[in-house]
Amino acid sequence: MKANDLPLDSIPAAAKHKAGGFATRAIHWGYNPADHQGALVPPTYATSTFAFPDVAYGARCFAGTEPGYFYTRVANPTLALLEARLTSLEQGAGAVVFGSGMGAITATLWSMLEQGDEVLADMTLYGCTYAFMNHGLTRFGVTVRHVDMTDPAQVQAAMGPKTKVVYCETPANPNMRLVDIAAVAQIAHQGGAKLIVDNTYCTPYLQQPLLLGADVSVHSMTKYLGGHGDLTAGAAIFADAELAQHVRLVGLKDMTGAVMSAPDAQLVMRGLKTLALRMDRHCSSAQAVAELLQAHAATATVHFPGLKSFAQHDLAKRQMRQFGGMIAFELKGGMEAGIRFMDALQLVTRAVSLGDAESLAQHPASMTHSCYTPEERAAHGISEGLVRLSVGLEDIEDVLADITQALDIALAV
Ligand code: 3LM
Repeated sequence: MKANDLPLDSIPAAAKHKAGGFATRAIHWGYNPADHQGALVPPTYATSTFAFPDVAYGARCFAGTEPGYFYTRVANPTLALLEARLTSLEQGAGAVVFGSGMGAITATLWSMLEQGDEVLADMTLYGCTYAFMNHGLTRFGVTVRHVDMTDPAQVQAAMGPKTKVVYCETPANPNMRLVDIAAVAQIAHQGGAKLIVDNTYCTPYLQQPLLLGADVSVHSMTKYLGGHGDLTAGAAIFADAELAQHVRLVGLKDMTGAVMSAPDAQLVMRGLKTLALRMDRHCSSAQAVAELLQAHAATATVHFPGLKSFAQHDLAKRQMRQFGGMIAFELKGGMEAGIRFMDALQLVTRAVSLGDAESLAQHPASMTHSCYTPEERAAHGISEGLVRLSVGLEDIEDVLADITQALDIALAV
């Protein structure tokens, strides 16, 4: 077996950050064509199982004393290369990839929690994450409490002896609120808990939670990392290699089986090659769209970290490289106007998900965050009239023209 084929744990720590800048590592990290007949693109190991040269070798694989591959639900060379690249991009110590973002989130939480433990979660979370915590974990004796993590003092006040995990998204889906990762990491650690940050909105190109003190960075790779809307995938990247291995063996192998396919991993690696380029474009286009929205008479509020009027603009400048491609806004005419706006769009596509080349618009209250009750949405800061935009990669003039005509229609009625 070639060194390139080994799981990340076996790559010497000293070699970890030697391969250049972000885009260079996103393209090259962990792969040497010379080890694969000169193939420029890594081979895709589309196989469920691996042949053993003899019984003793197979037994050693299962006992963990042999680093060989034996079954793709546990590890696979294509997945291992993607895991090594993600580990390098987030500057962690290990990563595990999954068949979806929810696979990553559920497997990570299942493996880190026990009956009687408590999760302290931010007020605003992606709908299915919220549902998993409040309708899933709670059925198995885990307590979930929500606090407003835009204010680290509230996290400090809420920490208790049973708090094992502190969990947030920043920016939060869908209302764009930010959490100060460094401050909350410190509070979590003082209380003996680990901090998990969902970094889906930013990707490691814009924000590196582990460098700010978080213990785990989770992603829906369905979004920017895959980048082309043609797969579902997830990842968890860890500051501690032992925790990564625990989540692989307990959360992935035994509890969820939420394994990613090797062909999908190959597509995510293709996406990673253009991640920096795409994010630069998403960010500059989203800035232009946010400014247009803010200047338009139909708009009541625009939530975008790159606007000077954004309440946490300074924090955004501190912990994000740029301000991302996601925007949330409300129209003066509330939900009805928001729906008129969305139905008038001609280029921007009405669809959930985000981070694709196509600009997408969706209505959180009736779509991505419909698992919250209306009362819960009100309590958790998700207003009924909020419209969410994922600004894509089309010509910015075309995107601005479509949004302008739809705003004019929303205003006219
Ligand atoms: C969405 N979000 O449109 P998957 N974490 C975050 C996410 O936004 C998501 C996940 C995890 C959306 C999906 S809604 C039916 C469509 C911040 C997904 C979960 O399991 O790969 O979908 O990731 O906001």
